[in-house]
Parts: sequence; C-alpha cells; structure tokens
Amino acid sequence: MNIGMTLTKFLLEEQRRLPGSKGNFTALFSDLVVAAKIISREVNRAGLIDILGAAGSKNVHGEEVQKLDEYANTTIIKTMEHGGHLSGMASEEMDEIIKVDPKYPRGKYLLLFDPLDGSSNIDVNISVGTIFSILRCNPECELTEKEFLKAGAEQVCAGYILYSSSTMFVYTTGHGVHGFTLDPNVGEFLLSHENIRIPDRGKIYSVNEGNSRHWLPGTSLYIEKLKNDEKNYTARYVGSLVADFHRNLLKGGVFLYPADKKSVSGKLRLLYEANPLAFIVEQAGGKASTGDKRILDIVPEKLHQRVPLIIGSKSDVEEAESFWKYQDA
Ligand code: AHM
Ligand code: MG
Repeated sequence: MNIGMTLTKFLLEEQRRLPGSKGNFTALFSDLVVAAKIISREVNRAGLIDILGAAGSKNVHGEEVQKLDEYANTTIIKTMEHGGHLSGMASEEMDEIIKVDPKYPRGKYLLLFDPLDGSSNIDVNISVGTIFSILRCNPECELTEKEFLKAGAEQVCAGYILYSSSTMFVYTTGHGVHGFTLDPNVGEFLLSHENIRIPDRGKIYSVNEGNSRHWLPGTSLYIEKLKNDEKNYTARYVGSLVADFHRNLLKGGVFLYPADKKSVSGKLRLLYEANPLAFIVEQAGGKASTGDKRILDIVPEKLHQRVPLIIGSKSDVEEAESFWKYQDA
C-alpha cells in the first residue's frame, strides 16, 4: 500500500520517468489541485452558504454570495492564471476564450474546463464535478480560439474532480488512469485507485429516458435490447455526467447522451465534457463514440460545440454502435 502518496508526488514521479520533462506540468497540476480543494470545501458547505445567502445575500465576511458554478469558475481562473504555465483558458461558463493577463508570464499549455458540471444537481446536494482538459500551445503564438480547436487525441492530460460522499480527483496523462481521494483531515488527495481499468462489459446503462419520445430509431432499439438482455442490465442515471461516468468507469457499463429529434447534436460539449472523458475511458480500456465515429478524432469547429456521446465499457459501446445504422430509418 502506498501510504502518503499524494497526487502531486505521484505526478512528479510519473513525469520524472519521461525523458526531457522539466516539471512545468507538475507545477501547473499542483495549482489545479489547490483549485479543486477550494471548490470541494465550498461544495461541502453549500447548504450553509445558502442559509447565509437567503438572510441577506452576503456571507459572514460581508461578501456577495456567489452561485457555486460561478464561484468554481472564478476559483479556477484565479488559481491558474498567474502560475506562468498557461497561455489561455476556455470555460464552459464563458462565451470567449480567456487570455492570461499580460502581467503574468505565458506558458505552453491551454486549460479547458467545465467548472461545475451537473448544474441541475447543485442546489439539491447531489454529486457534481469539475472536468478539465489540457492542450499544448506555442507560448509565442497570438492566442485565438483556433488554438483551442484541436482533436481530443491531442490532449496531454484530462481529468475530473467528483464532489460526492468523498471528493475524488481522477486523471490521465496518457499513462493509465489514476484516482485520488481527498483526505479532509490531511488536506491532501491520496492515491486510492491506481491504474483504473474499466470492465470490458458492464450491466449498467445510463441515459435520460425522459427523452425517449425524441429518440431516433437506433437509440430506441438499443435500449430495448438492453432491457430484454439476459445479462439483466440495470438503469442508473444521476444527471451529473461526472457521477454517472465515474460509476460506470469503476463498475462497467455505458452512458449515452445521443443526438435526438430535439437535440440534433446531442447535449454535451465536445471540448469540456466529451473529449476529457473520452481520453480517460480509452486510457482505462474503454471506448467513446458518437455512434459512428471516435470522439477523440473529431476536429472541433467551435469552442462550445455539442456532440452525441456514447461512452463506457468497450463491448457495450461497440454494441450500441451496431444499432446506429438504424438511426436514419
Ligand atoms: P451542465 O453542463 O449544464 O451541467 O449540463 C451537463 C449535464 C451533465 O452533467 C449530465 O450528464 C447532463 O447534463 C444531464 O442532462 P439531462 O438533464 O438532460 O439528462
Ligand atoms: Mg457541463
């Protein structure tokens, strides 16, 4: 057992094994860990903040009470911008890219993130998460949206933080997927899930069946097949992508947010949600697809582009893909 193996120490060891690594990435990551701890603390006392907010919209420090997703967004930007490791950021919460303030040095990475995913669950004390993706960039370039529009296969790192019964930080740099659990007494993320592998097939399917009247024929046929399968599939859907994904990553299964007649490109965002989770699932031995192509091969056209997503155990995703030929029927 790796007693006391913190996230930053683990990453440092991982980076040391890579020839030519100068440790910039490790420093960037430790800023991200700080942001995760701050957001985790705030999520954990959200109910108390709400009480204070309702009493007069000011907290005990006399500051305006912020909505948690805005708070998470600002926390990440403020924690990350002055480290000198980033040239820019893009957030699901913001229309435009964020250029690092010229008063700080520019670095060779870009950070893309969904600060607090699962917005419908924030106010009801159900698990939510932060999702992030890191790309390389030339620090000399003039930073425009174009620099962010790279296929997911070019990510150098991706991960998520799940705020749940415990807070967990799960990431990949392309060398397996590792999970760390925040020990609130120590104040550190400690290695709890080394080299996560997703089972080749699971028994869980996760989809919003409330949308079934809008589904295309292939989706309906596939879900019907699962319901009648002798493997006894069971439905599990929280409505927070990080929570649904994390459960299926550990237990095996498939999550779908397909394109349908209402959401013709699906709902989820390619750059902030699908790409990072696709990188993780592939590193864990699973698969992520639109139904007819690999998520990580899509070259984005827009920052906030949506994409249909089928993600999880390899054999389950492949079985779903086999039904996608019926989508146009
Ligand atoms: P958000 O970014 O506004 O939070 O929306 C994304 C969330 C995902 O976490 C989740 O998988 C999905 O939306 C749930 O959508 P729905 O409520 O339509 O099932
Ligand atoms: Mg989101």
